[in-house]
Amino acid sequence: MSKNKPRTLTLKCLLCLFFAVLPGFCSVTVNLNGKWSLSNSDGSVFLGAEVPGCVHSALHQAGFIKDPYYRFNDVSYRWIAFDNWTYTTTFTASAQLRANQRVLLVFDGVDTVASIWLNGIVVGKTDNMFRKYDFAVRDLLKDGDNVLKVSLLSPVLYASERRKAHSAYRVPPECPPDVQKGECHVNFIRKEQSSFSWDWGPSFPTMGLWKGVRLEAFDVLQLIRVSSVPLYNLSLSQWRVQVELLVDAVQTTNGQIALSLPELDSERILQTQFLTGKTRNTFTLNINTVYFRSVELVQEPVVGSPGLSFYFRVNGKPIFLKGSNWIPAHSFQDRVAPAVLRNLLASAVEANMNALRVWGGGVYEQDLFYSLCDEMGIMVWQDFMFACAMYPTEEDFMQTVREEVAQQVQRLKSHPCIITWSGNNENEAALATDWFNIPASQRPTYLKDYVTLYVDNIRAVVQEEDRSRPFLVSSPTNGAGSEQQGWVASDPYDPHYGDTHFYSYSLDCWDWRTFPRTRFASEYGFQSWPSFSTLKPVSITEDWSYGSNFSSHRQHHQDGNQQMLRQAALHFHLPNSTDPTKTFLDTLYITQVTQAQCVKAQTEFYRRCRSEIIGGKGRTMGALYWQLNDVWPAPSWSSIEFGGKWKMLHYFARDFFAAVLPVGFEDGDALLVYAVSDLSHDLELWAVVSVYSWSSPEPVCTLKSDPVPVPGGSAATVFKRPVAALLGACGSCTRLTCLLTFHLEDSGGQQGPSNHHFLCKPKDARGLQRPNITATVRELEAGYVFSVTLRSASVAAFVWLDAGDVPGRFGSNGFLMVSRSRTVVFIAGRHTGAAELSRSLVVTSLRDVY
Ligand code: BMA
Repeated sequence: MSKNKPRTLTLKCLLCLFFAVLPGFCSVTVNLNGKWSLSNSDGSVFLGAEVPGCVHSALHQAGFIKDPYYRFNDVSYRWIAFDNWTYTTTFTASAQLRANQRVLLVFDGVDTVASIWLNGIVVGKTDNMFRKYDFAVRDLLKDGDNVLKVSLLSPVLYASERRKAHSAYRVPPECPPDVQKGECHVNFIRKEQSSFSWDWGPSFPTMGLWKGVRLEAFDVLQLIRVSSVPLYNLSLSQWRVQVELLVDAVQTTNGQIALSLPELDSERILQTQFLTGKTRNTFTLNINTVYFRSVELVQEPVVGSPGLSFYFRVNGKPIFLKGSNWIPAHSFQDRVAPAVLRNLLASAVEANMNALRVWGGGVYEQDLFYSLCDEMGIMVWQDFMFACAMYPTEEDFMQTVREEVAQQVQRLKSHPCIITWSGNNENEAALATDWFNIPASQRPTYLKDYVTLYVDNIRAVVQEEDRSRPFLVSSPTNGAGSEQQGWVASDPYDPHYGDTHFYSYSLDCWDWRTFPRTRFASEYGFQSWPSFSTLKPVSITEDWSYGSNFSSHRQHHQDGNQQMLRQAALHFHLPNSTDPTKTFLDTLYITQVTQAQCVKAQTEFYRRCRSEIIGGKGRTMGALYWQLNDVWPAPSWSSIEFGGKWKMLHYFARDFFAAVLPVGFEDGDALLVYAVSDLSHDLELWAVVSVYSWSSPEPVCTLKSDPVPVPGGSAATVFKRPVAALLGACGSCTRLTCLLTFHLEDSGGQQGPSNHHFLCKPKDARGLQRPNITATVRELEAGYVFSVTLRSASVAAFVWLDAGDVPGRFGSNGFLMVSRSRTVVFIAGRHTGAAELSRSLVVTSLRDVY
């Protein structure tokens, strides 16, 4: 066959499997992962290194350094990221492989700035950890040993050089705040932005081959990627599936494509021509009878409220997004094993979350993350990786960003879990509210750069690649409102538009009046400390006090440790044991109680705002608290500790995100109970409100409301009574001596979890005794399932069961105990026994810490 004549082949695309077959046109892959060697710039360090992996992990595994997370090691090992490192491997390439028309050296992920050498010749360079790179190497391969070297530049020095080269104006922030103990100018390098430190994470500017390396050889063409998105044609009322084949053809080739969805009996066979080189080939399959996941972001006028709505309509139905924000699960991505992702995502589902935002300062997650979200029904708000900074817009930077965005969208768009793309984290807000003190005269330059990067480039690339989902330019943003103001709104936090981020550490977090009545709360939260079992492996005895160097070192948020105590002290007595270690442990506990209660109050407020407009504001349709997980063992906003243990907040989330939820609050002189329902069918519910005295686990009295219709997807008032009347009708109760519990019922019994409302701050409660709780552990199922029966002498608040080093989850935790006995289940994460669990189990309640 002559070189210029198109060749013909058949390509079958079975959509259900995303699988392509090229009969007679096989490509050959040679895996180059495994043990490489690694050395630093002067050759003083030389060791074996696993690929995929990173320099820090390799040094740790080879015993050159200790656990990077131990005590102050993040600072001790700062030198690593100031050195240059070279990965080397030797491989053979068979004559058969070399006989192929094209042989590519493929890197799925290089972190970050590298020159790639094959047999002494530079074959290419990389500058972006979020891109896949391939280099044509056929003519460089030889018989016998081939030597492949990847020389990585210090990311810290590279970023600083790029900053120096950008002399016309500043691209802030220059450096992170001192409290973060981080490196500068991370915005000049396309790498995980939080790897130079964050307010919840250490500075470990990684270097390495963080994804796979291989050779791919083929003769005619290679299918690089198959992706598909469903699109709905409103006027024809018809779905079509747009299938895209990214193909690399050695020469123009005629092909026959069979697109089939066997489950739907849909098949289409078409002739096509693949042009020489890398091309995108789009085909459409019309479908008649079936529905795919559709998603719209609805921004339209709201009756009685200025501004625009902001909610996701999935499959034609408005959905309240409940969930949290996802950050990298480890500083070293090679340590994020499938089990880590599974545990975190299963924890999100167990806490009744339906959505996660993959935050823009981390990484585009691995494929498994999105497959699990597809499978588990977690909707993903996917940021692009730009956060809390201005960014340069030089042509080489823009070019690498465009390629990054195109590749990531191509990789991820087949996942139905992704419901929106979003350009960056907080950069609109940073510009609008002038975080970086930009002189007014220079503002137009920064506005122009902002629009160039996120609108003219990132948005343009996304729209080219995927029109099946909405695109937001930033978070928080006014959405369509921001667009009208040239993409940077004067107040991106405006509750009448878009989404908001809201943090206040000094105001009383139990007071719902302090929360913005927003359309969509995409970030809000409070810090807490992780439990002792999580801190113990990275600390020593002298670290175990709140005022220790270690406790300050781990806190990366300015004044964070004091903020937690001040918020706690608004409601609780602070721990005051004479035993310093007990005080430390009790302080960990009280920070978790405080965080759990604060996020509960705020989330319940957002959920009850879904149907109302008050003072022109409301119709909240999303509550994603900051943050789900942790990158290392340290205080942070997370609800799950590094290692996977649930904080009290995560147990609370399971209740406050329940599909049917009673929310109690005071407004003026009245106590109200709202019924919130995310169900698709209507209910008729009444509230049962019980009054207890702090001094006795028997109810003083119980009231029942009339039944109230609660339509599916709404929040409705089911109970309203002046507090004074409520207490007056109930023995000798006062705000200080009594508290309320409540739940919802219909004719089928209780609907949703029980909830409670305190009428005073617990530190002012009269009659709260030390409950002297005892626990009896029984094994229910061989080594994994246990019952824990608690017996309490009196009412106990925030009863917390901690199984120490035994991993696992309790059926409920952090609860209010208004009975003398309560049994909860414990599911162990590894095999254990009743004796070990009993020994490890510590039960703490509010009255035990002072
Ligand atoms: C938001 C996030 C993160 C940060 C968090 C807590 O601004 O986007 O940048 O970690 O608040 O401060």
